[in-house]
Amino acid sequence: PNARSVSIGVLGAAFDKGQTRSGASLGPGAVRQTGVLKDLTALGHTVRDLGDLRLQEAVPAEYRAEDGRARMKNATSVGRFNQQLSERVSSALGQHDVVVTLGGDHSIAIGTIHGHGQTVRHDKLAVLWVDAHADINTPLTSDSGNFHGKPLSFLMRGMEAFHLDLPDLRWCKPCLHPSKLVYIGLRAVDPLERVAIQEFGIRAYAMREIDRLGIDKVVEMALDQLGAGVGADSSLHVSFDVDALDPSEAPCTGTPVRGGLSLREGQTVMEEVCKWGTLRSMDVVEVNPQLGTPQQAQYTADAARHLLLATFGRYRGGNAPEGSQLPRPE
Ligand code: NNH
Ligand code: MN
Ligand code: MN
Ligand code: MN
Repeated sequence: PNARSVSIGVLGAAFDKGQTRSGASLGPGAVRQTGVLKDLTALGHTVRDLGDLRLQEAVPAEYRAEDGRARMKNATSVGRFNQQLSERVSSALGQHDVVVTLGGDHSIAIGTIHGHGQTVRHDKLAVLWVDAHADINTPLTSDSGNFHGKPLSFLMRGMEAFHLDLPDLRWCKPCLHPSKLVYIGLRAVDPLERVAIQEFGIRAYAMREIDRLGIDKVVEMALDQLGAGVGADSSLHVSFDVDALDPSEAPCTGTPVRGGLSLREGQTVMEEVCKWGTLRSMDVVEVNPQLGTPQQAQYTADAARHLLLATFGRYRGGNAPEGSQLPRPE
């Protein structure tokens, strides 16, 4: 079954200040080098490379320091980069059926989801978060101080009350309703993140649930709950952290956690997303080609390519070209 052909805008978010290991800003280049844009075109889609966004301006040193009450490394860089990214994603959504953002660390989801949120009624925005981690820390709960562990807390409606007023993130207005977020792949959740998940009633399919129910059932339930089914009018964003995959499949990422999704399970998730048909934007984040050997870096980027092809209609049983017939001898 071939997917309908769509126009896809591909944007690189070359940003790695949401955590402390450099190299995630090289993720977009590594994923492009796999040839994925050409492969998506071969599936019948119209693919436009929108280039890379990177932070140009120098950030004043005084804002780099941690606040006495909270941990928030590089808040100014994160705030400024994501403000620009949000605008780029909103405007790209006016031009394309689907906008794919290649990370970059996961703090870039502040910008991509906020940007998507600007283009739809807020109760329509639905997010599937595929990750080993819950990424819902606030500056008051974060042990690491890294923003890649916090993006959802800035997007979630109702979490304003738990935030400090951060000048660099004032532009970011929470646009995601807790009932419109579902997690898949969790296996490294901080204790206070678990409290947030429970208090806000967020649906979470950890690896445990995937083992019990199977990935097929889990993704069906997740999409049902997001109201993202065919005919429904949810506007779906998928944020795929490659560390959701087992490190054997995606070794080059900043915080690998063993016991993760097989590439096949990741492909199943994205094939189902493709079938449901309401995808408007997607991130693939935390590919860091500077970690591991060059072969491992390529292998990790290639896992991202496989996920994207599954998202856009590549069927593992093969895709027959439209209207094609077996050739006969003349
Ligand atoms: N929960 C930890 C933190 O907040 C780790 C987050 N790391 C991630 N998230 N890679 O996907 O720092
Ligand atoms: Mn993440
Ligand atoms: Mn993660
Ligand atoms: Mn808004």
